[in-house]
Amino acid sequence: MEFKKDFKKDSKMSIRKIAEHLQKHPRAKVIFVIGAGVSTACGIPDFRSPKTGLYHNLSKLNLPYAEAVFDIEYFKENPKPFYTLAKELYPGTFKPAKFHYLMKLFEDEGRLKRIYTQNIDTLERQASVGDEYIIEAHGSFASNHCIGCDKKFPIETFKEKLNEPKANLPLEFDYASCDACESLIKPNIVFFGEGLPEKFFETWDEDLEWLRKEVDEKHLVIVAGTSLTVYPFASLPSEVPSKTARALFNIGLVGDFKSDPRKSDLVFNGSSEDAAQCLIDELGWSEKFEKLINKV
Ligand code: CNA
Repeated sequence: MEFKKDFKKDSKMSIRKIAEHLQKHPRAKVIFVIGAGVSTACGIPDFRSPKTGLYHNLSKLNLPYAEAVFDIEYFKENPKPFYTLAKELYPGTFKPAKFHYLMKLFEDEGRLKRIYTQNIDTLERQASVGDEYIIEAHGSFASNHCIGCDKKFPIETFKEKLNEPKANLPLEFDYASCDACESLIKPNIVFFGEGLPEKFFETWDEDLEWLRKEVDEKHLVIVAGTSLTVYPFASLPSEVPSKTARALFNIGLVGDFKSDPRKSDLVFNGSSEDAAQCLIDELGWSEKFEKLINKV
């Protein structure tokens, strides 16, 4: 019990240190590295949280193993589980969380360098973060293609096809198919067995170079809401130059923060929403934050 209390105190202290750091170094910018945990507050389950995670709830889809829902070979054979999930996760259903708006506020304050997100929910875009700041490492619903002939469809068309009830077909054939060749239409979400977008690798290399070159500006990397288990994304924190401070806002210690912690790491062990609120308070950004929320 005592340990838990101290942990909470340490978490608050970490946020205070981040705020002090940003105030002391006004040219310092932040690179956010995020995952499904920042969107759980919006009602979107993550993958791996026990009891509430998607993998726990996939039994209704009759999958041979949970990850099959994002396996490209499995999708070709049985697209239904993915389409079922896609209907649930489709952009427009959920609203951004405090954490997403905080990242937008970092942009407005000129303190945002980049957001590397594993999320496919597009909530960074919905919080009005500029395109140039967002790297959707695992793709998103924003575009799609036919896996047979590569034809692209407007997102609205895909959405209609996804929701179109095919009354004359048995349920297992209720899938979004291409007008031209009748193959499956797949949003440009990176499945297991597919490569990540080139832009992800190129931008990360550029940003690493920028961190090394501008080491005196004391830029920061904040990792939030991810189990750091899906590679290559999971290796980003370990590649952060040793002279750049890293922070983790997560329920539980994960990845490199656990296996190879650095003395300078700042850890907030708790929800990213609490971390966001704490950081807003410590930075004295409450009023700006309220204004932003009322504007978007
Ligand atoms: P994950 O493996 O499910 O891990 C989530 C992590 O976040 C865990 O360590 C949790 O303890 C932690 N967590 C949960 N809730 C919170 C919270 N409120 N505050 C802080 N931490 C929290 O998810 P990852 O993102 O690491 O895994 C990568 C996969 C998940 C990517 O390929 C995504 O496409 C995929 N995914 C995305 C979404 C989405 O777009 N919102 C939802 C579910 C899965």
